[in-house]
Amino acid sequence: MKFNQLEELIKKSKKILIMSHINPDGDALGSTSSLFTTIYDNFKKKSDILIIGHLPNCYKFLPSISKAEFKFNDSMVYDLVITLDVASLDRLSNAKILFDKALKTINIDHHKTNNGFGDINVVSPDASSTGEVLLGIYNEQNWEISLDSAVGLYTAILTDTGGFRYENTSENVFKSAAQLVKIGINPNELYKNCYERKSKDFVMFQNYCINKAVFVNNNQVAYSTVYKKDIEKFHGEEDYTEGLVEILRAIDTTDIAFLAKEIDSKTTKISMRSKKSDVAAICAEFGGGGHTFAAGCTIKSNVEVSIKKILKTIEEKSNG
Ligand SMILES: [Mn+2]
Repeated sequence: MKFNQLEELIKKSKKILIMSHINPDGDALGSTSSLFTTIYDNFKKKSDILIIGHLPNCYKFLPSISKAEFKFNDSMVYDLVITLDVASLDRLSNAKILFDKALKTINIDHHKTNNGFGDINVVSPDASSTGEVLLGIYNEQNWEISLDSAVGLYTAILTDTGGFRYENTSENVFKSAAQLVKIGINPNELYKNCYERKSKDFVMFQNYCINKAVFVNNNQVAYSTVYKKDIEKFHGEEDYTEGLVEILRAIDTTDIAFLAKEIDSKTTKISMRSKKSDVAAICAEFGGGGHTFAAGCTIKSNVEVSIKKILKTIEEKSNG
């Protein structure tokens, strides 16, 4: 049983690092917060947490997250590195070196494009979130789940299901949520933490991006652009684009929605969502990946050229 191996590895490792993908979302941070707490509660080991990129304000309420260690140096070697919600190793950015140097690695995730890069891999593409995968492990191993741990898991599941609305909202999602409510989490309080703490700048920035949206293919494809200067104009952070592409997908005529975000003059990050089309397949054409209805990729071109390439690939996929 692979979870026994996982428990053995945690027990025998002295220095443990938990990390998630760059610019973490609610699943990444909720899962990190929860696993940190659960390892401490059950094995009395204090892991290190590495947050790569920007920590959104709204997730600072998560237990142990705001106290996490933000810096690392290349000489650090861990007995065990655990990655959470990391679909591929490039998502670790320059912190990948810590993964490469670790004596052992565990990869816990729910992206179908995850290729199993760890020594131990727990990858469940049917799970809504990495938080749901973690709860399955805790239950299987009979680990104690504290209220702090449950807060992280609920946040992970809540945000990755878009508030229990996306197609990944399965029976097991509600079973998991019910278990966490029983432990004592407050759904309304966590909802408010995640969704009702937006700054005025954030809302106005999103409004600005929606205003310049472009619609093609009889409004079946909707997209918008985010340039660095746009984010600067609204004093924004990396997380300012979160939820934007879902607003475009919510339009009744939209099948595919995407956001083209300028990283620099030669690099564009694409976030793509759909109602029917397999956007993981479209993003895979550019070396990216994700889920069927939610995926992303990075293109080595400016925003305008990247949009042309994406629209061409969408066209080819829909004809083929
Ligand atoms: Mn996730």
